[in-house]
Amino acid sequence: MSIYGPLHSALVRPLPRSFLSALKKHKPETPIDWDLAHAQHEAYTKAVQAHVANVTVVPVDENHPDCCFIEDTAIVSGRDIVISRIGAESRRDESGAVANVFESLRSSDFALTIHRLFAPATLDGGDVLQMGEHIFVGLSERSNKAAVDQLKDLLPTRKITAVPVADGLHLKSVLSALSDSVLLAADLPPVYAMASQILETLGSSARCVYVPDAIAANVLRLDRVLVIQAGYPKSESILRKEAEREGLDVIALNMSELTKADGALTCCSLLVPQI
Ligand code: CIR
Repeated sequence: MSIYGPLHSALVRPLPRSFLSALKKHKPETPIDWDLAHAQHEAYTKAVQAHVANVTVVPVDENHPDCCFIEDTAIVSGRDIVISRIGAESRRDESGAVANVFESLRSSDFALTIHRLFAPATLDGGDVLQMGEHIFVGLSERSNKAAVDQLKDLLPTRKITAVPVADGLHLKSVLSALSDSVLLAADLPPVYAMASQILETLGSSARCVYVPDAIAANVLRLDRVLVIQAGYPKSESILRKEAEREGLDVIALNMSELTKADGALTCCSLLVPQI
């Protein structure tokens, strides 16, 4: 039931007209170009639709400029869905529509167990890295220890580890995974302690690939395809070699406008593995 293997389904959510008001950690050097952001998000959605059999498009929500960053609303672990309590108060109600969609998708062939985090827990899916039976949860400005404790109760068969986030908005702003045993991390000093903690927890069969660009350290695996950020040639060449080694095809997407609102590749979808 790895999310780096065959996928059962996926959820995406369109870019709202209000996206220009999305939360931003820093003011971007140039303003977001909405048309370009929309085209980039459409290209992303098409890539997901091309490689995942069942893709549900959750209705857009103009009252939530960040709603396209659907990853933050839930954690999908096998057939357990944990509906999150998003760290930024202005985004908190994004989870409701996603919970409704999971409830409507639930059937005898697709037996989902839907859980919910409750206050004082806060958690963004961008802080959740799954590798095999391990779930690493970033302790960041958005996600807290109460969420880690609740996740341990809700998912007792998973090995859950809290990782202090030393840089970036979320844990996965600076790292992600190529597979259950290959971590991908930005080659930057604040990231080393985070990567070492994850590697030590995974054990000796795991390894880490470093790329020079933080943005390029977040990749999306769609079964046999690796989606990477276009525009970071040094990182791209490392990622292409790794993909070749694993027999994966590569799709490079330019997500420059979503990046201006701190969006990464994983943040625009929720992936449900085949089991
Ligand atoms: C936020 O600040 O919440 C959004 N502008 C960006 C969220 C990105 N989410 C993610 O990478 N999982």
